Amino acid sequence: MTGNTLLSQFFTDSDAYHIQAFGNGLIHKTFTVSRSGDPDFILQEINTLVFKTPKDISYNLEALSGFLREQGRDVFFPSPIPTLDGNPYATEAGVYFRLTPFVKGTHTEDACTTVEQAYEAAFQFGKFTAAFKGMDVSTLRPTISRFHDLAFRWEQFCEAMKKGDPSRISHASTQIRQIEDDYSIVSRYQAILSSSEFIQRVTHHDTKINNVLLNEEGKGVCVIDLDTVMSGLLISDLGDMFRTYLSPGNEEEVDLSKVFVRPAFHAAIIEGYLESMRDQLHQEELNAINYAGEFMIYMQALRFLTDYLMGDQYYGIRYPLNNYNRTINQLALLDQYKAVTR
Ligand code: GN1
Ligand code: MG
Repeated sequence: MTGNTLLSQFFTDSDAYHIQAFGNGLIHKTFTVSRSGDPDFILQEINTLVFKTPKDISYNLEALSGFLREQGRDVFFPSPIPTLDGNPYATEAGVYFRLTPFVKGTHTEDACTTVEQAYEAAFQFGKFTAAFKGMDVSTLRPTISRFHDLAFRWEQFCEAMKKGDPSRISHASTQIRQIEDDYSIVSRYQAILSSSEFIQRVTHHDTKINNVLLNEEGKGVCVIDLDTVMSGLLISDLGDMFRTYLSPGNEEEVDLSKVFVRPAFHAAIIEGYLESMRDQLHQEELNAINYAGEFMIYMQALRFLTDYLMGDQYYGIRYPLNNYNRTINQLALLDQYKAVTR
């Protein structure tokens, strides 16, 4: 990336800005753009292997802002800043970049370390979904096709069992058996799909703690990283909070003694989410609150395992057995989670 030709698509005085690498997402490369000292903007290189039609991301964000404007609902999220030509992103050598404002006075946390953070984040993700009550979500485009469709993830796993690297399949035989033994998690998802009580709503689909901006007092300000916002189910957002906030050790942790469930965080997530969403939820959705964690932890184990078997094509890896170890980690978390919630 040659910063200046890129920034000149956004600013007439692009030389006044400088770009610095920022954050640690597995999918996009992220940078800060600053004039002097503090960051003024966030610049993201959109991973088009994952997001095959970046236009759909901006289409959705415009539809969401339009809905809030029409309804007169005052809910903030950072929208992309158009280029000087009026495009929602810049391109350089076929690569797409998006610029959004850096919200002053806010910060993100890479790990959820207090129950207050868990509550604040859950409240913000619930508030985000709640803000779009009444919107026709079928107008939103799937920015990643069948992203949180567990039946599809299962199919991809079955495909990897046929086409994957034979030595990896044999190395991961224990994890493969564990995944197969928990197939009932896939069956329950299929039952949910055919239930009329499960409502498709505006869903974030990536509710990790660093996708919430917090102010200096640690209160939630808004949610960010809106690429995967599309129509979806509550089990996705609630489930990924359980998956990523409950354990002090995250998905990279290889010391499994650090992977366990903190019940007070579990309660805080439910409390925060229900605070903003309670009046919209149907009984069957309420009954699936604990299942949400199983759904997301299992799906993540399945995705890491599938990627390992297929030779690490999707997730960025830091060392050769990274995806294998992530699978072990998520399966351990799943066991712990079931022990606490079933
Ligand atoms: C990816 O890039 P990041 O870390 O926000 C992935 C999520 C996974 C997560 C696992 C588009 O998110 O679904 O939960 O890695 N995003 C996509 O760490 O696949
Ligand atoms: Mg992210």
